[in-house]
Amino acid sequence: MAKALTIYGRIISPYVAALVLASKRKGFNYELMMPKGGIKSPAYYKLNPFAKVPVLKDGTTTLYESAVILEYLDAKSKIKKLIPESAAAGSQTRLIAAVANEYVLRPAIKIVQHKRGTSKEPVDIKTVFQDLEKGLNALERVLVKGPFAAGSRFSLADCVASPILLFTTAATNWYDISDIIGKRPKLKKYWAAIQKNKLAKPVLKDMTAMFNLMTAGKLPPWSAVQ
Ligand SMILES: N[C@@H](CCC(=O)N[C@@H](CS)C(=O)NCC(=O)O)C(=O)O
Repeated sequence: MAKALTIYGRIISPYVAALVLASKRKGFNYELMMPKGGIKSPAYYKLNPFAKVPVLKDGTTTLYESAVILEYLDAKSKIKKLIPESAAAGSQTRLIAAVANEYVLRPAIKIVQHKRGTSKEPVDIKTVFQDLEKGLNALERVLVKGPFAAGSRFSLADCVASPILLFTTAATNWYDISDIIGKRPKLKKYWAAIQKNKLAKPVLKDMTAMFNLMTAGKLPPWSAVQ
Protein backbone atom coordinates (compact mmCIF):
# COMPACT_ATOMS: atom_id res chain seq x y z
CA MET A 1 0.00 0.00 0.00
CA ALA A 2 1.28 3.50 -0.88
CA LYS A 3 2.64 5.54 2.02
CA ALA A 4 0.04 7.85 3.52
CA LEU A 5 0.08 11.53 2.70
CA THR A 6 0.50 13.85 5.67
CA ILE A 7 -1.79 16.85 5.84
CA TYR A 8 -0.82 19.32 8.54
CA GLY A 9 -3.79 21.21 9.90
CA ARG A 10 -7.13 20.87 11.66
CA ILE A 11 -10.42 20.10 9.97
CA ILE A 12 -12.04 23.36 11.09
CA SER A 13 -9.98 25.14 8.42
CA PRO A 14 -11.86 25.05 5.09
CA TYR A 15 -8.45 25.08 3.35
CA VAL A 16 -7.56 21.89 5.21
CA ALA A 17 -11.00 20.30 4.79
CA ALA A 18 -10.70 20.82 1.00
CA LEU A 19 -7.56 18.65 0.95
CA VAL A 20 -9.24 16.00 3.08
CA LEU A 21 -12.18 15.88 0.67
CA ALA A 22 -9.86 15.71 -2.34
CA SER A 23 -7.77 12.91 -0.78
CA LYS A 24 -10.90 10.93 0.06
CA ARG A 25 -12.31 11.37 -3.43
CA LYS A 26 -9.03 10.33 -5.06
CA GLY A 27 -8.75 7.32 -2.74
CA PHE A 28 -5.45 8.42 -1.15
CA ASN A 29 -4.47 7.32 2.33
CA TYR A 30 -3.77 10.36 4.43
CA GLU A 31 -3.12 11.35 8.01
CA LEU A 32 -4.35 14.70 9.28
CA MET A 33 -2.38 16.14 12.18
CA MET A 34 -0.98 19.31 13.68
CA PRO A 35 2.81 19.52 13.42
CA LYS A 36 4.87 18.77 16.51
CA GLY A 37 5.72 22.08 18.14
CA GLY A 38 2.78 23.88 16.50
CA ILE A 39 2.68 25.97 13.34
CA LYS A 40 4.89 28.78 14.62
CA SER A 41 7.91 26.56 15.32
CA PRO A 42 11.19 26.97 13.35
CA ALA A 43 10.68 23.45 11.97
CA TYR A 44 7.26 24.35 10.58
CA TYR A 45 8.52 27.66 9.10
CA LYS A 46 10.84 25.52 7.01
CA LEU A 47 7.79 23.77 5.55
CA ASN A 48 5.73 26.92 5.07
CA PRO A 49 7.34 30.40 5.29
CA PHE A 50 3.91 31.84 6.14
CA ALA A 51 3.47 29.39 9.05
CA LYS A 52 -0.08 28.54 8.01
CA VAL A 53 -2.00 25.35 7.47
CA PRO A 54 -2.35 23.31 5.38
CA VAL A 55 0.97 21.80 4.40
CA LEU A 56 1.08 18.55 2.47
CA LYS A 57 3.93 16.06 2.70
CA ASP A 58 4.06 13.29 0.16
CA GLY A 59 7.38 11.46 0.32
CA THR A 60 10.00 14.03 -0.69
CA THR A 61 7.38 16.55 -1.88
CA THR A 62 6.32 19.27 0.54
CA LEU A 63 3.78 21.87 -0.52
CA TYR A 64 1.83 24.76 0.95
CA GLU A 65 -1.08 26.85 -0.46
CA SER A 66 -4.23 24.78 -0.64
CA ALA A 67 -5.05 25.66 -4.28
CA VAL A 68 -1.64 24.39 -5.39
CA ILE A 69 -1.96 21.27 -3.24
CA LEU A 70 -5.36 20.50 -4.76
CA GLU A 71 -3.87 20.69 -8.26
CA TYR A 72 -1.06 18.39 -7.10
CA LEU A 73 -3.46 15.83 -5.63
CA ASP A 74 -5.51 15.80 -8.81
CA ALA A 75 -2.45 15.46 -11.05
CA LYS A 76 -1.07 12.64 -8.89
CA SER A 77 -3.57 10.13 -10.25
CA LYS A 78 -5.86 9.92 -13.24
CA ILE A 79 -8.58 8.31 -11.13
CA LYS A 80 -11.60 10.48 -10.23
CA LYS A 81 -10.33 13.65 -11.81
CA LEU A 82 -11.27 16.72 -9.78
CA ILE A 83 -10.59 19.17 -12.61
CA PRO A 84 -12.13 18.57 -16.04
CA GLU A 85 -9.61 18.53 -18.88
CA SER A 86 -11.34 20.91 -21.28
CA ALA A 87 -10.28 24.54 -21.03
CA ALA A 88 -13.84 25.77 -20.52
CA ALA A 89 -14.98 23.22 -17.93
CA GLY A 90 -11.62 23.26 -16.13
CA SER A 91 -11.62 27.03 -15.75
CA GLN A 92 -15.30 27.07 -14.71
CA THR A 93 -14.46 24.58 -11.93
CA ARG A 94 -11.44 26.61 -10.82
CA LEU A 95 -13.49 29.83 -10.94
CA ILE A 96 -16.09 28.46 -8.51
CA ALA A 97 -13.28 27.49 -6.13
CA ALA A 98 -11.60 30.90 -6.51
CA VAL A 99 -14.81 32.86 -5.89
CA ALA A 100 -15.56 30.78 -2.78
CA ASN A 101 -11.99 31.14 -1.45
CA GLU A 102 -11.43 34.81 -2.21
CA TYR A 103 -14.86 36.36 -1.79
CA VAL A 104 -16.81 34.12 0.59
CA LEU A 105 -14.23 32.60 2.91
CA ARG A 106 -12.23 35.78 3.49
CA PRO A 107 -15.15 37.78 4.97
CA ALA A 108 -16.34 34.65 6.84
CA ILE A 109 -12.92 34.34 8.51
CA LYS A 110 -13.06 38.05 9.44
CA ILE A 111 -16.45 37.45 11.08
CA VAL A 112 -15.03 34.62 13.17
CA GLN A 113 -11.93 36.61 14.11
CA HIS A 114 -14.11 39.57 15.10
CA LYS A 115 -16.31 37.36 17.25
CA ARG A 116 -13.29 35.69 18.87
CA GLY A 117 -11.45 38.99 19.30
CA THR A 118 -8.44 37.56 17.46
CA SER A 119 -8.32 40.02 14.55
CA LYS A 120 -4.99 41.81 14.17
CA GLU A 121 -6.69 44.82 12.54
CA PRO A 122 -9.85 46.79 13.40
CA VAL A 123 -12.87 45.13 11.77
CA ASP A 124 -15.67 47.16 10.20
CA ILE A 125 -18.21 44.37 10.62
CA LYS A 126 -20.90 46.05 8.49
CA THR A 127 -18.53 46.21 5.52
CA VAL A 128 -17.45 42.62 6.13
CA PHE A 129 -21.09 41.45 5.95
CA GLN A 130 -21.60 43.50 2.77
CA ASP A 131 -18.52 41.82 1.27
CA LEU A 132 -19.85 38.42 2.26
CA GLU A 133 -23.21 39.11 0.57
CA LYS A 134 -21.34 40.20 -2.58
CA GLY A 135 -19.26 37.01 -2.48
CA LEU A 136 -22.35 34.83 -2.06
CA ASN A 137 -24.04 36.64 -4.96
CA ALA A 138 -21.00 35.93 -7.13
CA LEU A 139 -21.00 32.28 -6.05
CA GLU A 140 -24.68 32.02 -6.95
CA ARG A 141 -23.83 33.33 -10.42
CA VAL A 142 -20.91 30.98 -11.10
CA LEU A 143 -22.50 27.81 -9.74
CA VAL A 144 -23.52 25.45 -12.49
CA LYS A 145 -26.84 23.62 -12.52
CA GLY A 146 -26.15 20.76 -10.09
CA PRO A 147 -26.28 18.43 -8.48
CA PHE A 148 -22.61 19.27 -7.82
CA ALA A 149 -21.04 22.73 -7.74
CA ALA A 150 -19.59 22.49 -11.23
CA GLY A 151 -22.18 20.19 -12.77
CA SER A 152 -22.86 16.48 -12.82
CA ARG A 153 -19.64 15.25 -11.14
CA PHE A 154 -17.98 15.80 -7.78
CA SER A 155 -15.04 18.14 -8.47
CA LEU A 156 -12.49 20.54 -7.09
CA ALA A 157 -15.33 23.07 -6.78
CA ASP A 158 -17.06 20.82 -4.21
CA CYS A 159 -13.82 20.21 -2.30
CA VAL A 160 -13.45 23.96 -1.87
CA ALA A 161 -17.01 25.30 -1.77
CA SER A 162 -18.68 22.84 0.62
CA PRO A 163 -16.31 23.40 3.62
CA ILE A 164 -16.52 27.15 2.94
CA LEU A 165 -20.32 27.07 3.06
CA LEU A 166 -20.17 25.10 6.31
CA PHE A 167 -17.74 27.61 7.81
CA THR A 168 -19.76 30.59 6.55
CA THR A 169 -23.12 29.35 7.78
CA ALA A 170 -21.61 28.42 11.17
CA ALA A 171 -19.83 31.79 11.45
CA THR A 172 -22.98 33.75 10.65
CA ASN A 173 -25.14 31.54 12.90
CA TRP A 174 -22.78 32.59 15.66
CA TYR A 175 -23.93 36.12 14.83
CA ASP A 176 -27.55 34.96 15.11
CA ILE A 177 -28.07 35.03 11.36
CA SER A 178 -29.94 31.83 10.68
CA ASP A 179 -30.03 31.88 6.88
CA ILE A 180 -27.14 33.69 5.21
CA ILE A 181 -27.72 31.78 1.97
CA GLY A 182 -31.18 33.30 1.70
CA LYS A 183 -32.83 33.72 -1.67
CA ARG A 184 -30.11 32.31 -3.83
CA PRO A 185 -31.80 29.32 -5.46
CA LYS A 186 -28.78 27.50 -6.93
CA LEU A 187 -26.73 27.95 -3.79
CA LYS A 188 -29.62 26.88 -1.58
CA LYS A 189 -30.22 23.73 -3.59
CA TYR A 190 -26.52 22.94 -3.77
CA TRP A 191 -25.95 23.44 -0.04
CA ALA A 192 -28.91 21.20 0.85
CA ALA A 193 -27.64 18.45 -1.49
CA ILE A 194 -23.94 18.49 -0.65
CA GLN A 195 -24.63 18.16 3.09
CA LYS A 196 -26.19 14.78 2.28
CA ASN A 197 -23.40 13.66 -0.04
CA LYS A 198 -21.69 10.58 1.37
CA LEU A 199 -18.16 11.94 0.89
CA ALA A 200 -18.84 15.44 2.19
CA LYS A 201 -21.20 14.60 5.07
CA PRO A 202 -18.63 13.17 7.55
CA VAL A 203 -16.14 15.95 6.79
CA LEU A 204 -18.77 18.64 7.35
CA LYS A 205 -19.79 16.85 10.55
CA ASP A 206 -16.21 16.90 11.86
CA MET A 207 -15.93 20.58 10.95
CA THR A 208 -19.16 21.33 12.81
CA ALA A 209 -17.91 19.52 15.92
CA MET A 210 -14.71 21.58 15.91
CA PHE A 211 -16.60 24.79 15.21
CA ASN A 212 -18.78 24.05 18.24
CA LEU A 213 -15.64 23.59 20.36
CA MET A 214 -14.50 27.00 19.16
CA THR A 215 -17.76 28.76 19.98
CA ALA A 216 -17.62 27.11 23.42
CA GLY A 217 -14.15 28.66 23.85
CA LYS A 218 -12.49 25.24 23.95
CA LEU A 219 -10.45 25.29 20.76
CA PRO A 220 -6.78 26.26 21.20
CA PRO A 221 -5.66 29.05 18.83
CA TRP A 222 -3.54 28.14 15.80
CA SER A 223 -0.51 29.59 17.55
CA ALA A 224 -0.82 27.14 20.48
CA VAL A 225 1.70 24.33 20.54
CA GLN A 226 -0.37 21.21 19.96
N1 LIG B 1 -3.77 30.85 1.14
C1 LIG B 1 -3.59 29.84 2.15
C2 LIG B 1 -4.37 30.27 3.38
C3 LIG B 1 -4.10 29.37 4.57
C4 LIG B 1 -4.63 29.97 5.88
O1 LIG B 1 -4.94 31.17 5.98
N2 LIG B 1 -4.72 29.13 6.92
C5 LIG B 1 -5.17 29.57 8.21
C6 LIG B 1 -6.17 28.57 8.82
S1 LIG B 1 -7.76 28.73 8.09
C7 LIG B 1 -3.98 29.60 9.18
O2 LIG B 1 -3.09 28.77 9.08
N3 LIG B 1 -4.01 30.54 10.11
C8 LIG B 1 -3.04 30.58 11.15
C9 LIG B 1 -2.26 31.83 11.16
O3 LIG B 1 -2.38 32.63 10.22
O4 LIG B 1 -1.50 32.00 12.12
C10 LIG B 1 -4.03 28.48 1.63
O5 LIG B 1 -4.88 28.44 0.73
O6 LIG B 1 -3.46 27.45 2.05
